[in-house]
Amino acid sequence: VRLVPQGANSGLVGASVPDGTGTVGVLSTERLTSGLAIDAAGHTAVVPAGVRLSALEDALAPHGLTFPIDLGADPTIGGMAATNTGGSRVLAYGDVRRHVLGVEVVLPDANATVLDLLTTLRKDNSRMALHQLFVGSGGSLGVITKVALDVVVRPTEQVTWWVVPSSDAVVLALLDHFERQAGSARLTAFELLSGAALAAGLSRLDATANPFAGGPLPATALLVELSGGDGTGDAFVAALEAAPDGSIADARSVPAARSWAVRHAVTEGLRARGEVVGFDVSAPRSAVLALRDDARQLVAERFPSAELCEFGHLGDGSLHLNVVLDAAGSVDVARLRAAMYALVAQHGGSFSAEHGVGPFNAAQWRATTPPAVQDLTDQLVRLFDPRGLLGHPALPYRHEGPRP
Ligand code: LAC
Ligand code: ZN
Repeated sequence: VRLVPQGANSGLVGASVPDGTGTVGVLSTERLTSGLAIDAAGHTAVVPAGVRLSALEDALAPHGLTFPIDLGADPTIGGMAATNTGGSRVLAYGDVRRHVLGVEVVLPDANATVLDLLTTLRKDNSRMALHQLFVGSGGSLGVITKVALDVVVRPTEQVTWWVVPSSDAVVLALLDHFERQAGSARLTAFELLSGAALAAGLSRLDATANPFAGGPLPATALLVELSGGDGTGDAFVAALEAAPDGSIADARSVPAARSWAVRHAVTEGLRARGEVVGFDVSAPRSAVLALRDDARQLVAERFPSAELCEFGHLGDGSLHLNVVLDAAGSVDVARLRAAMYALVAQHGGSFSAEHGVGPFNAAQWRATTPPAVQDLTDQLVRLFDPRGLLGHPALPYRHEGPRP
C-alpha cells in the first residue's frame, strides 16, 4: 500500500493528502512526540518528528533559545524538515535546511531500515551529508522520525513597524538600508503586503488590528522587524530617520504580536474570500518587484474577474502571488498557471519557493526541470524506494516502471 507521510497536514501543495483513489494510506507522525532533548549549553535539540513548532518553541523558551523559523501555521518538525520550510525570517536565519544537523529516517526498503544520521555535531565531515538528501524531499525518500537542530539565542526585543514606501521603486533601497543600519540589532523580517492582502488579513481580526485605521489601506505596506537586545527600538527609530530622503510615506509602530497577527491571518482571510490559486514563487531579490508588477498586469489584462493578492517574504526574494477567483468560475485556471509560471521563469525565479512540490505544482516540475536533473532524481527515488511505497502518487518523481 502506498503511504503518504503526514505531519500536521498544514502543507499548501497537496503533498500530504492522499488522492481520491482509495488506494493510498496516510502515515501520520503525530504521535512521535516523546523524547524531545534540548542541549541548552550546546544550542542544539533532538526533536521527534511529530513535535509541533509551537511545542518546540515552548520547550526552548525557558533556555532563552529559539528555532527561528516563523510562519502562520503550526507544522510538525518532521514535516518542516521534509519540506524545507522557509517563512518570514529566512533573510536573517536561513531556511530549515540550514538548521538541520542530522536526521533519523525509516527507509521504505524491505527491512524498514532505520538510518541513523542523527548527529548534533556542527562540524562533521566524516561522511557525506546524506541527512540533507531528506530535507526538502517531500517524504519521497524515507520517513523522517527525528531531527537534530541547530537552535539560536532568542532575541530579547523584537520591534516591528509598518512602513509605507513612497513608491515601489524605493522598496529595495529601503531593504538594503535596514540591513545596513540596524545597529546592534538585526533585520529579521521585511515582509510585503499589497492593499488586498492587508485587507484579507484584517478581515479575520477586530477593528483595533488595523495599523492604518482612520485612512485608506496603502497599496504596498512593509512589515519590518528588527531583533536584538535593549535598544532595538531606538535602533529602529534611528534607521527610520536615516532612511533615504523621501523614501518613506508613512511609518507606524505596532507591537510585534499585533503586527504578526495581521500578517499571519492573510492566507485564512483570502480563503474566506473565495477559491484561491496559490503561487509560492521566488526571484532574485533585484527582480522580485518587477515580477510583482508583471503579475499585476497579467491578472488585470487577461484575468480581470480574478483578484491578485500579493504578500510575502520580500527580504529573501519570495512572494505569494495568490489569485482569488471569481465566484462564477470564469477563470481558466490552467491558463492562469501557465501564464504566471512563464512570468516567474522570465524573471529567473522558482515556481516553488518554500511550500515544496506536490500535486498542485508537479506538472511544473516535469515541464521545467532539466532532463539530467529529472533523471538523477528519478534514480535516487528508485534507489531509496524500489517498490514505490512512499509519497503522493502525483509527485513527479518516478518510483517504479521504466525510466522516462
Ligand atoms: C505565508 C504562507 C502562505 O507566508 O507561506 O503566509
Ligand atoms: Zn510564506
